[in-house]
Amino acid sequence: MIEDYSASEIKSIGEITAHPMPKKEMMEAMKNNFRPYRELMAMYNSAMMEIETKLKVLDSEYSLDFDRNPIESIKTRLKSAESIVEKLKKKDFIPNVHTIEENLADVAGVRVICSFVTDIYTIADCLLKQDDIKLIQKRDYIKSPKENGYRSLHLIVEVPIFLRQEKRYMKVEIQLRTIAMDFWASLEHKVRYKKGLPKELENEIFAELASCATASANLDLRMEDIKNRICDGK
Ligand code: 0O2
Repeated sequence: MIEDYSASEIKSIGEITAHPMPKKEMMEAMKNNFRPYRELMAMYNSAMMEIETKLKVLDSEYSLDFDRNPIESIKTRLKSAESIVEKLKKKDFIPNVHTIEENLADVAGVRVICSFVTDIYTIADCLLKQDDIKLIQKRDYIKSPKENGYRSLHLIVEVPIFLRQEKRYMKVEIQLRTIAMDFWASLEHKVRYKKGLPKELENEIFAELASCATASANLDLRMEDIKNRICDGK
C-alpha cells in the first residue's frame, strides 16, 4: 500500500525530482519501476469497477419497472501516466503517488451516456443516495453550460474498495451526458486537440460548434418531449 512505500522507492522519486528527466522517461519510470504506482492504479481501477457495477444495477432495475434502459452505454478509463504527469506538472506538483491521490480527482473516470436529460438526474440522484457513496463535488454544466457550449453533469465521488487488510475510499470522476451531448463533446475535443489548424478556420469551427451546442440542447428537449407524449399516451 502507499503507506508501505519503501525507502528505496522514495529515494528513486527523490532522484527523479532532483535531476529532472524528460517527461517520457519520467512516465516510464513511474509506470514500470514503482510498485506503489501500480498498486494505486489497481485501486483506482477497482473503484471504477464498483461505480460501473452500481450503475449497471440501477439501469437494470429501472428497465424492469419502466420497460426501457435509461443508460445507453458506460465507458471507463484510467488516466494515462502521460496525462497524470502532464496535469501534475501544470499544477506544479512533483509526480508521485501522494500528489496523484491528493491533487487529481479524475484518475478513474466513468462516462455515462443516457437517452434523456431527466435520466441523467435520476441516475445521479439514485447513485448519490447510496450510503457508501460520498459526494465530493458536483458541477452541473447542463443547467449552466460552459461558454463554448459544453454540457454534462460532473460528479466527483468517493467509493469504498475492500482490500485484504483495509477499506479505502477512492475518488472517481463521473460524467453523465445524453447521446447528443456526447456527440458534441467528442467532436469539440477532436477540434481542440487538432494541431496546425489556421487560426481563422479554428475560430469559425468553434463558432459553428457553439451554434451546434444550442441545436443539440434543443434536440434533447424535443426528444424528451416526444418520449413524454408517448408515455402519457400509454
Ligand atoms: P480528458 O482528456 O477528457 O480527461 P480539473 O480536472 O478539475 O482540473 P476542470 O476543467 O476544472 O479540470 O474540470 P471539469 O470542468 O470538471 O472538466 C473535466 C473534464 O470534463 C475534462 O477532462 C473533459 O473530459 C470534460 N470537459 C470539460 N470541459 C470540456 C469542454 O469544453 N469540452 C470537452 N469536449 N470536454 C470537456 P480533461 O482532463 O480536460 O480531458
